[in-house]
Amino acid sequence: MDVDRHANEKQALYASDSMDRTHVKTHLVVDCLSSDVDRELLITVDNEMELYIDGVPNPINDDPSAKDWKVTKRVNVPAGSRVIAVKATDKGLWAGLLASVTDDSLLSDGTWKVSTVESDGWTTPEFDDSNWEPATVLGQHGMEPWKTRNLISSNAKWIWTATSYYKDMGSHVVYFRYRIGMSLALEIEQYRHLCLFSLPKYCYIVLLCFCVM
Ligand SMILES: [Ca+2]
Repeated sequence: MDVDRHANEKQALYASDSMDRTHVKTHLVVDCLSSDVDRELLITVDNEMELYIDGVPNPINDDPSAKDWKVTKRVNVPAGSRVIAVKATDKGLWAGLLASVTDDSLLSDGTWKVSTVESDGWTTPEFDDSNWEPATVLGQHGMEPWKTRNLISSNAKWIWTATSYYKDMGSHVVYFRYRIGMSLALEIEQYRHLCLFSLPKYCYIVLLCFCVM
């Protein structure tokens, strides 16, 4: 991990007067949960994929298997990686992405983000994907028409956008992002909302009841 680069990024975040403080905390948690060991990502896309790790195109993109959903791709995810980004192209009927790492610490599921619009910098860790929709879960690994894909965890799920996973014989592209360690970060995000919004509402209801009595 490039410690100096991360330290500079954090200082820049804190230096911004307009930056929401809770947002800063969430980013720090993501950094802390970044993998400290290399992991192997097992992935396939119906039909074609381009994969990026922290904005860097992966050599797998030049392999013919990147355009064959029947072949599970094996990709090294270096220690300290923060974001996996996948440009997924569907052709013909049925569209989906399926992925896992060997210890199931990363699975394709509804925590992935997806968009049908290609934005500048979308493959990089710094990109703000808060407006992207959560990936839609199509079903469990093993579902029709893909059945069991070699090496990929049985706990992984086929994902795509909320629309157009079953289309006519056209071609369309969607963009996926996965922040490594995002699951716990999301829990903290939910906790933030509990603290900032639910508690004041609760207090307001108690105060209202007290006034009515
Ligand atoms: Ca297809």
